[in-house]
Amino acid sequence: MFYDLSGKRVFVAGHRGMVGAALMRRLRRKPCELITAGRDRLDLLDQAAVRSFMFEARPDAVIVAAARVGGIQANSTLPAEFLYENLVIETNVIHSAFRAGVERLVFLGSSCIYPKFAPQPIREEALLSGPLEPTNDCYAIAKIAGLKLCEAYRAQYGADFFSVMPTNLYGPGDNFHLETSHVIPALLRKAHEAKLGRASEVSIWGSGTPRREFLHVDDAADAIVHLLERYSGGHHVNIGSGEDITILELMKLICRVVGFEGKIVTDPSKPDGTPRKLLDVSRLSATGWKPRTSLHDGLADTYAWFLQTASGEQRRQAERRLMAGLPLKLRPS
Ligand code: GFB
Repeated sequence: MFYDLSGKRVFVAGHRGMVGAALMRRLRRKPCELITAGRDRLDLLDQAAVRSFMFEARPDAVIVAAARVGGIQANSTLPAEFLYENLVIETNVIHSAFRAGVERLVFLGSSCIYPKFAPQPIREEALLSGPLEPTNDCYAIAKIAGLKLCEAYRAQYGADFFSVMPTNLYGPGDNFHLETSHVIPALLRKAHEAKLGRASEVSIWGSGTPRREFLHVDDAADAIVHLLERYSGGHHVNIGSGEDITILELMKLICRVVGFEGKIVTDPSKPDGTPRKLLDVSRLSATGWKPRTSLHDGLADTYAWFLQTASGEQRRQAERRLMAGLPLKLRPS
């Protein structure tokens, strides 16, 4: 199947987030009309407002990239927000899109929907085959509900809605807050600050042994747009790079990218989370898609973003460079 985006009105819900912004960059190269609504204009937690917006804007296609997201610590300490906000955002957007007659909808889930001890690499069929990882079960349950909602509208009403499950994503636009971020931005920042402070060591949470798969956000956006155009089916699709790495190996690579030569120490008082999370990407590969960015290059690109966005004005300039398709340049710190 091929869904031609020419002349289509595409609504990216969450266009200012890391993934939403990458989707905007990718979709700007397509002959479609992009529809967005910032938080100042539309509160996605407000059911009536979302409904009115959807009926006024009348998009042909919707990508649900809006979500409350965060790393292991944010997920474990704010389970109520992760469950409530994600359930409400996705039900508001998916249901109103259905009501407004949207032709195609892609819902973004997460690889944490799978059981903690799912066989690796994790196939889409592993969904609901075992207990979830407790540090992010509320987020996972919300994402499973969104996936099921898309399946239900498809099964019951023939809506062309489907879900994609991206692995751990990173890249420009990421959150570098040390308490709430995912591992890559946190470790880039820690290594950078250790280098500037001439520290003899830098600390990573947990044992360093968990394995994670990482995908650059521009590759993820490319895969999502590829599937929007080429995939239609009742099954969700994993999006990943197909390779994983231990957190300790990741930190060694990050230290090389940043130029920090001190020791890496572990902090067992922090949680490890799920021991391994590598997606089986054969369903995605069968559609002819593959990632382009190596982990090393992606880390260098993300570090460049971090260096260039220390202030609000620098962030805006870096965003403009990205939107214009210009590379981010590493500057000496
Ligand atoms: O990226 P992360 O926070 O999320 O952590 P998850 C991945 C691994 O990196 C864990 C370790 O084993 C962490 O203990 N880690 C080491 C660190 N140092 C750090 C650090 O300084 N900061 C952080 N954040 N981690 C999330 C879920 O799980 O993955 C979400 O909580 C979502 O729901 C997301 O699914 C993709 O991979 O463990």
